[in-house]
Amino acid sequence: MQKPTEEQRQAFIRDGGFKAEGLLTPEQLKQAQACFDWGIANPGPFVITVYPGTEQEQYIANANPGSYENGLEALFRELSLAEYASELWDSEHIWYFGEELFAKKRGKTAYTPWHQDLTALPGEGEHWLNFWISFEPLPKRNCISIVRGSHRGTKYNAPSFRDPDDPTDPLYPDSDLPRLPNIEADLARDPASWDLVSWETQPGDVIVFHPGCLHGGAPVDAGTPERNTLVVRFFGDNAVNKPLPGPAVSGSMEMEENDEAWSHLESRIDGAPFRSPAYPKLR
Ligand SMILES: O=C(O)CCC(=O)C(=O)O
Repeated sequence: MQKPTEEQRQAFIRDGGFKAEGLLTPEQLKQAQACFDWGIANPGPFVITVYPGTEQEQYIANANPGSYENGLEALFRELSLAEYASELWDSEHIWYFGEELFAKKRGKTAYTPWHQDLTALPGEGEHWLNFWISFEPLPKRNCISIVRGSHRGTKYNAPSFRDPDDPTDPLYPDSDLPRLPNIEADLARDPASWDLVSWETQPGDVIVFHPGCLHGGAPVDAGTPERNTLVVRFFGDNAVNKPLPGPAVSGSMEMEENDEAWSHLESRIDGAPFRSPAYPKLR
């Protein structure tokens, strides 16, 4: 198993993410694909088609309660992902937070609305990451992009995922958090308007990024008509609570934005360690 290099550790701190080239062998990639396929064949309670019937339609499945025992636990062991995260952060302990599947088909636009995961879940701190594992070769334009350094910058309101014509429609209407800028529209006008980091990837490469980064983009198109991605999120010692910024409008991701959904946390105090028996401790 590879270890993160010093350059990658620095890129994570500075930019918010990096490409771990060839992190998975072909055999391991097959194992990851089996986890993805299991999730598609056995949809859990938090499945959503975003912007149905539009060019922006995309399928997202979040936090399937059966996915850990049905493949992910074995995958993490095989890949030594907890050791990888521990090395990346110098974190003694590592917990598994949850998985998310993204499936985009039919070569339509379907860019991912720009967002920060850490406004849809009540956590913050340095020790959070997404392992972003795609099964198709992706040119840069079809790969996830992050806004460089944005995990250390402004925290924006989350998008509601309700209005395909307004990817900034706020999830938390009563919150003081600033509304998201329309990054996709800015980029269409001027590709240099945001300092993005993105990568060309081959199957087996993994994008490792901090979920506090503004991230999105990654459309499909004629050259890459389909893209299937397994995302697994981990956190470490210095992940802390950050209460959600207010009541959410209904109908977005249908799980995380509802404050009652977090009653399992050991503490709800702002800044207290983010801990819950709901998250498997991997080391
Ligand atoms: O793959 C995508 O399109 C979105 C990924 C994402 O939002 C995430 O990893 O949190």
